[in-house]
Amino acid sequence: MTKLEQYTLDLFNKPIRECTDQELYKVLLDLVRDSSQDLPTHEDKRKLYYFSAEFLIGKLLSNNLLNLGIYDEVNDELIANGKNIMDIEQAEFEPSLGNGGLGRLAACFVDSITTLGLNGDGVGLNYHFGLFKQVFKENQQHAIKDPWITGDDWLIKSSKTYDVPFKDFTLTSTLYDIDVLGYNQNKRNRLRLFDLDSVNADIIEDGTIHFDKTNILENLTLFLYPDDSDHEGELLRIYQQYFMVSNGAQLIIDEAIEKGSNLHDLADYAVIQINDTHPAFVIPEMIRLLTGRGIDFDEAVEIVQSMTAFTNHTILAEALEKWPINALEDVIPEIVEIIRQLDARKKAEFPGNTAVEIIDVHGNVHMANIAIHYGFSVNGVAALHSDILKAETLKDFYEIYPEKFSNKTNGITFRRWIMDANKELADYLDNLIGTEWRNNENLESLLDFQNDIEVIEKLRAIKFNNKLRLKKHLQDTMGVEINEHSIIDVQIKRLHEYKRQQMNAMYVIYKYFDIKAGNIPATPITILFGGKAANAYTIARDIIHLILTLSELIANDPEVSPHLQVVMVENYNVAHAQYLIPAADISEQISLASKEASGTGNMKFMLNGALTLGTMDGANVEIHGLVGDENIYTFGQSSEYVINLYNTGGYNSNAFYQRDTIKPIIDFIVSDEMLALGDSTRLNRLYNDIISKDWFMALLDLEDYIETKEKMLAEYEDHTAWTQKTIVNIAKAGFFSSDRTINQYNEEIWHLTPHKN
Ligand code: 26Y
Repeated sequence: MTKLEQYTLDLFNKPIRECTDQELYKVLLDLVRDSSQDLPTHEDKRKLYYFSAEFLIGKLLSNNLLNLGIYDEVNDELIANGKNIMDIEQAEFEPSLGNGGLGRLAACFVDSITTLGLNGDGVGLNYHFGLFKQVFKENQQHAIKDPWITGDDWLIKSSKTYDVPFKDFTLTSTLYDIDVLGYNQNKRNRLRLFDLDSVNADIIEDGTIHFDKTNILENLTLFLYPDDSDHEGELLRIYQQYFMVSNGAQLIIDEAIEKGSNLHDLADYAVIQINDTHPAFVIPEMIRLLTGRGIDFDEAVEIVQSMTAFTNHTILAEALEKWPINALEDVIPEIVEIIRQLDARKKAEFPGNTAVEIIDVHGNVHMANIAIHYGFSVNGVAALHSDILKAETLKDFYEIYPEKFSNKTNGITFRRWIMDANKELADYLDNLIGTEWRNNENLESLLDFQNDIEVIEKLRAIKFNNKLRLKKHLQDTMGVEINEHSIIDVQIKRLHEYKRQQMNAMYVIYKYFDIKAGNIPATPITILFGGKAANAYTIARDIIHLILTLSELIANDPEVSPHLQVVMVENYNVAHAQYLIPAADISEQISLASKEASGTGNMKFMLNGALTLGTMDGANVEIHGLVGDENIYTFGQSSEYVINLYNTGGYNSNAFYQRDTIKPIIDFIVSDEMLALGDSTRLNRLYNDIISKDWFMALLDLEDYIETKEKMLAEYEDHTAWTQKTIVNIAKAGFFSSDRTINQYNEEIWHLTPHKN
């Protein structure tokens, strides 16, 4: 009897063939969890703790089967019994424990850390409803709660608990672990997700994500980043952040003492990577814990300094967290005391240098500044971003601590983003160039096949199959029908003005006019959007409304709809991404230059054979450098130009709006046709914003964008030349494996010993 048969019998007392997909999901969950638990955790002295408010892990069943090396075997057995893993996986809920890039990066990183045989856990919170579930009604985004903890999930309750002292009460945590498996590894790591037993979902108002924000005992881990646009929301975020880091710091001390640390040598046992500012309270908290255990303040500062490293993920001012010190006083007064001392030291060291103050003149505590002064390493996430940090955003710090700064260009795990998401391509690569590419070697040898007609045809066939797969997926999940023979153009990412989904929507209007004027595209075009807007971010929700309204308008127009379709995928998440990316021809990476720190979707598309339509921003710059000008479509003003425009206040959107090429497009947003379908308040607000502010300068690059996209569509018609470009992109994507990124973090920051099987 096979293991699968045995598990099925034990759990449901019937053969595989007679089980439902739901039942088989439970069987596989048990089987995989048991197999993972059989793997030992690392025992090394030195360990990495990757602190992150987000881990956007996606569904784990396929991925874990793959990493355990039993995917094919299990799949074959299921198929022999008339079952299919893809269907079974539908029973798994995806935890939305992240917003976007930063959270998905953390998930890719823990996969690579384990795959490279490094001793490192992720530390975070166990949000019961993650972010929120996006639903569309009347062409608008609505947010509802998104449950994922069902009992049939990957959480394993541990016996560890810690006390976390707040001003008015002390909370006792519960720790849940999720095993993290590496590709063909004989050891596992873990996500350590802290939670609170008293949290109570009943306080959420029906059908919404609203709840009493003051009821910390019952709300603490309900949601990721609850809206902090009001004071109570702000306090709740502080509660969350401190709860996360206090638990994490206590865990570190516990594990180090167990391995023989006397705490004076704690930095030999642990290194902490702080993923953006959200976990930065770990620095004063660790100092508090060490001084509480008899180490004097100066030494505690030194210890913490030598074991803490910081990654910055954004240069947008609003994302560089600062908390009013009064708010901190209300929640964590002991920590405020320590922050004041840390601030006083730096004020004495750098008198008058207000840019590097921890506590500014308005009484705001700058979280990044704590991490930069009191850690040993600061890194950006792509070459351009790291350069901008040094030259602009963190210039004053760079002058003080040049040796702390480095770049670690982001990466993506190939296990999820090609082996799992695009099995047909992965298997075909095995046939062509051998399997070494799976361990991040030799993908470039694909270049040898650039002129091989058979290979070109096969890659086109794989792309077509992925379009069919996407078509079925969208039919099943949204009831939308797309044309598998169309060019698939995809922009999937959080909704933000700097990412400029509005510029893509302006292209849609341009194309709509063009088709109306009788210019029929050689190949039909499907433009797919996906992304959530923060619920309090009005203009972003207005942009969603614009896209959904355009989508409806075009679908209702028989003159245009055979040639152009616009779809906004509801509740974009990792599962959707795994269907969308392998099917894409065009990867939209059109942020305003200097604003997108890196992007990681751009890397996933490249690896799956889509061509980038992008600005010279974030990691697009490095993609451009790798594939060469002829294999990428870049447009728009440079980051230097844009930074200068901001510094001089020299951008005037209205001057662009007045151009004959642009005015009709923008006016259409508030045309009778649009107002007949859409909400006048939302459309007018967006229109007015664009013609008077356009803070992220969509109009600056619009003409160039339209021209470049038209060129791209024209060149798509030479299928051979197009596919040859995609071959270069796939072949050059090896650099963007998160295994490469993690090796760099390890060699330059963490210094852990890799264990190879
Ligand atoms: C302060 C709070 C509101 C906040 C919440 C989430 C601030 C920032 C974030 C998330 C930031 C984020 O996801 N940044 C993205 O990180 C990716 C991984 O490094 C980058 O590829 C991407 O360019 C960047 O926007």
